[in-house]
Amino acid sequence: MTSDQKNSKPIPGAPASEPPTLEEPTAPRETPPPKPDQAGPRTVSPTGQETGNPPEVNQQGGAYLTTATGARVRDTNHSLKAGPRGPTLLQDHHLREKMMHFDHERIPERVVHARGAAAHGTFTSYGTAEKISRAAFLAKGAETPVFVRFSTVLGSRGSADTARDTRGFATKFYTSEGNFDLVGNNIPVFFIQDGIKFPDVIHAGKPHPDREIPQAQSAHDTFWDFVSLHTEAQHHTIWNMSDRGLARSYRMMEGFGVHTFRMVDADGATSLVKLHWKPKLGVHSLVWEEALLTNGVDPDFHRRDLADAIEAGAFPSWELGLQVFPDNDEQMFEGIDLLDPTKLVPEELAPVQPVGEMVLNRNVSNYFAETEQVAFHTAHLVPGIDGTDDPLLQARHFSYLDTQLSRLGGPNFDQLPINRPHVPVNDMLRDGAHQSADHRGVAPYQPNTLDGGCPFMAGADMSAYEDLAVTIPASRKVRENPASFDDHYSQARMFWRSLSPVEQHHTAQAYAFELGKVYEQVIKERQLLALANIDTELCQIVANGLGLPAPAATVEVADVDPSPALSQVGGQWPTDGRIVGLVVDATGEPEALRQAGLVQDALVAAGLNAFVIAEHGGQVGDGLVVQRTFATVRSIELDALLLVGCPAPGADLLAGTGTTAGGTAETLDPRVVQLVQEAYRHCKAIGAWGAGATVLDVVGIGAGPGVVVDDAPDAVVEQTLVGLAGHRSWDRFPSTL
Ligand code: HDE
Repeated sequence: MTSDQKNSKPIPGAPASEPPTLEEPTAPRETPPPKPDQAGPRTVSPTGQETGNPPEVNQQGGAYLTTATGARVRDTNHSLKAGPRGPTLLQDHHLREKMMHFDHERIPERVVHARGAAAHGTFTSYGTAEKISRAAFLAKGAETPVFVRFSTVLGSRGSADTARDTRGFATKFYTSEGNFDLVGNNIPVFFIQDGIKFPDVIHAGKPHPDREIPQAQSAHDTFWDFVSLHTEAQHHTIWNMSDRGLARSYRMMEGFGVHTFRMVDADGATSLVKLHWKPKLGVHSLVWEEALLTNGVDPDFHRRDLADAIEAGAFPSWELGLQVFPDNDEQMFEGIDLLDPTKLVPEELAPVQPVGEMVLNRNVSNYFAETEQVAFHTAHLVPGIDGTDDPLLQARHFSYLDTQLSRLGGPNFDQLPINRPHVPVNDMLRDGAHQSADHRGVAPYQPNTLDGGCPFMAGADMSAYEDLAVTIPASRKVRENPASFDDHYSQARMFWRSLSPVEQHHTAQAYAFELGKVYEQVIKERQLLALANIDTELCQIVANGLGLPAPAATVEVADVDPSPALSQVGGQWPTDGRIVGLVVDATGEPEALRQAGLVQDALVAAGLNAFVIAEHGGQVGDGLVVQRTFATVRSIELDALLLVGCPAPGADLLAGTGTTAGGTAETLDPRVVQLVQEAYRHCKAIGAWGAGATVLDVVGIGAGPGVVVDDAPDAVVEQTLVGLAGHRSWDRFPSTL
């Protein structure tokens, strides 16, 4: 018995219990092996040769608790005191070390994109980009390890995942020529044209400085004040108001490099390019009410979704694609200024050409070491890829090093295991806080004789990164934009007119909601003016929602053809890793429960995740394991619902007393009613057979778009999966279209 237990006063009524005796290991044991999705990445050269695992990470092991300097610890639960009642002695180094380290566990969170989730994977090149870029990782068949961090932009590190926001999509390629970072977003344009406004737009989007509210939201006065005054932000804003601002999953988002980059081929010829990630699962979103519920029910929804999918073997994947434009002095394409980051180039004008595939197949082992400490940079480029003079990109080059210096506490963050390239580094950078490299030699300068001239300069034939001799037209020093940046509305209009009716409906409702949260009348009115310039009908719907008159347009805006590729509705998509809930009646017919088990097995075998949902946990029927109860489930975590039984409240308890169970109009468990109603309202696929059909009758839902009722479970499952592959049955509520 420990001294704690000897000395403590028994709690009245508490059962007396002996403390468990723990078996002490007699020799240090190995740390448990990593899970399959946490095994070390492979590094493969462009020629396909294994180059082995990246440098060993500083992994901790051993069975015994030690101090930071390796001395084994006898007792970590009692500080060293002068007698059991103290005082505590200053000489207790273990206490001081433990407390000192704890006191400094937090580092500053990212000033933007603080909330994120990440995973490892591999990028495999098709070789189709070889003709425009000499980058080794784009050579045919080259496999490159990658680390991807997804994020929201505005919220703090502890904020909810499903806030309406742009999402970050940052990829670090550990190439055989050093690291290449593609630090993109899930929206192809940005709020501002010049990086000098970045602190302003972020100040406007973050919580108000007086009360520090609202958290992770754009529905407040300062955000709308900014975007209605800086009308260049209108294009990005309409993307945020659309379904793109409510991603269903990180796995179902497009990614965009946003800026135009320059690619250089083996002969030095250049092309301008825009980079796109296309998800194999399609682009899908939540509906607004679902996102709101998720923020409360499961604020970690996207984080969990990504990790669960990878752990289940449903590896998320994307194709990398390029839009390619001739590199000429104008840097324009079909009248679109390629240096203006508030403009996209419609895919119908410049198709996205696939150049490789990325598969994420390994979860992080330690959130802080990897996801938190990873440091991306737009200027982490490799031979064959260069930036352009996009004024937003130029400011970003400046910002990322600077922020990491303070966030990661010194200049040596590139030595952290997650940031280290998988190639030898010999950089002549010395000392500084947290230096962990063991530099050899005495002459960290160039040229030198004392170290035999080492390290040497590489030529282009040795993969050296060369600065392109791009011509800069003679000019004056000015603080102004080119005239081609003046059009702030035509692409916002193009986006609106490219959306399907249901997407337009969601977008207009989002504006009405967000502006409805704004207090200042003048801000609402100014934003309505901007909407009038985008589209009269959109402006009218939002004005109606706000109870304000719709103003007339003030600017003549060019009509641009719609770009069908901008709509995310339509098509059939793979259902890997999608989640299906099976509602059963714990007291139902044994045959119905057996059937539910078979359906669950079939769904899992098809690569989906299937939860049995019942009145209580444990098992029902003949060993059917329950994953969710009516108390723990909520519709938001399900992509589709299968109703197998018709449970009454407390059905199983009633069964125990011999009372018959089974829900009726009067007795159907209200939590099941809510589950079905929500899934229906959010346009999710629903299937029912047997007693499950009674649930739909009771709730008042008949067969219709995305609702399948049949006696044969197989037919129901098959049809429900067709509905699921279309993501949602938007035609369920035609009146809103
Ligand atoms: Fe960033 N951005 N950004 N940004 N950004 C940061 O860097 C910045 C911009 C993006 O998962 C910061 O390490 C400026 C566009 C992502 O670690 C910071 C400007 C795009 C991430 C910074 C932009 C992005 C960041 C904060 C305008 C899409 C998260 C912490 C000139 C193409 C990366 C950090 C991660 C993070 C600055 C605009 C994407 C402060 C100055 C445009 C995905 O350096």
